[in-house]
Amino acid sequence: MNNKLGVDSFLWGVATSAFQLEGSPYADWTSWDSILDTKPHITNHYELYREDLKLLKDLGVNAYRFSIEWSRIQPRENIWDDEAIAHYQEIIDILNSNNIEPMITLHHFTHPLWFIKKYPWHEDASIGKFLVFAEKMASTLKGVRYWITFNEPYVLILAGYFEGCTPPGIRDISLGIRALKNILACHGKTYDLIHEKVAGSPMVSVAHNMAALAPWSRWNPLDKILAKVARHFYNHSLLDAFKTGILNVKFPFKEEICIAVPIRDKLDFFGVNYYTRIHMRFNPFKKMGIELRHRDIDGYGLTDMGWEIHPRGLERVLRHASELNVPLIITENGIATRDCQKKIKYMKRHVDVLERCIKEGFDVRGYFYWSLIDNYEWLQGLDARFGLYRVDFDTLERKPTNAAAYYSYLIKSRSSF
Ligand code: GCO
Repeated sequence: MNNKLGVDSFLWGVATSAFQLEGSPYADWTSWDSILDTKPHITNHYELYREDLKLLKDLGVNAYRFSIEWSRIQPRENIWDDEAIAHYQEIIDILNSNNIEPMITLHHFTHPLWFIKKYPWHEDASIGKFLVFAEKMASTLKGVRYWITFNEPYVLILAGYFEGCTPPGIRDISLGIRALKNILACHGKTYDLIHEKVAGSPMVSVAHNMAALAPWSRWNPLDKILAKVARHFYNHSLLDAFKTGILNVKFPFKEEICIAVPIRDKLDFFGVNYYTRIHMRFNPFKKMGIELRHRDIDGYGLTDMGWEIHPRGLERVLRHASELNVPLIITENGIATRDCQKKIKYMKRHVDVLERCIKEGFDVRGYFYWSLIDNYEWLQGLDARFGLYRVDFDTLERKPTNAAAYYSYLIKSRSSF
């Protein structure tokens, strides 16, 4: 395969995020969710990282996506924790010495508490504060080629600003749009500074959550309009902004929003997180007139979180993402279930779709299964079992599952990608 990324092989990886594995005493989420009072260290990966990194070798992956916990690096405003920086550098070094390509995420939902209190994203001062952190990381961390600036910026805005169920817990759409604008401005600037500071040819992207969005009833014109508007906002408006430098948002019964965002072509690849299909119906009694549900239409069942298993949706979102004309990487795909057979079938079915897409000519360069070990699934707590390795949250023991063995097999059997 003529690989423009400059690596000889397809990236087969697993993805994690720092807070979901290790918590942080300085993060906004720590005081947000009471489950973290009793399990502040979650899987205690911050201490057990060496053992966990060995699991990557056992799996046979050649790439690992993980995040840097900003609140550990800057526990207080203007204070750097050099030990925390050295900790993440050691992870990078271990990966490189095992020929595992590190892909790091600078922002994966959590913030230092001081930041979210004093400089929430809707304030323009947030931009400078994030950039100081991003610049420090780009100039200090060595041996990283793949950089994700923001994980799922739209999820952050929907949950943190529209719904208000996650930090900063604001319910205001216009503040949410302002926050999104500032986050995208940070992406654009971080893209430039990574290219300025990082030697070689760094590859920079965001990880965008894309879902298959469908009308609840195909015969109801209002449901159809809603699904179309949702697809435009949730899946496509970010792609358009990368192509044009304009963020265009149209909500029903609201004035159209057009904002310049400095991100045109600021992408070296595009990270797609894909999990499920969501059916939407217009319901005036629900917030923003939208009701969501998952239905087991394909007959593959629902996950433990009630999400529909819909592998064909992966093709749809990859088709749209291909319009960006940059290589694509599936930066997350996975299932919460305690049923190993279900997990295995989920992986196989999605990788089959991926294989078909690659044969059809889609330029996909990597697949990262979410996630390496069971972890903290935000508002769902510790019950959503995404891991290839099962974690006992009391003893912190990690145990391989058949799904781990299957993923290793899958990697070997599709190594020709
Ligand atoms: C997200 C994140 C992960 C989740 C995963 C499963 O999509 O919310 O990137 O943090 O844990 O997607 O829901």
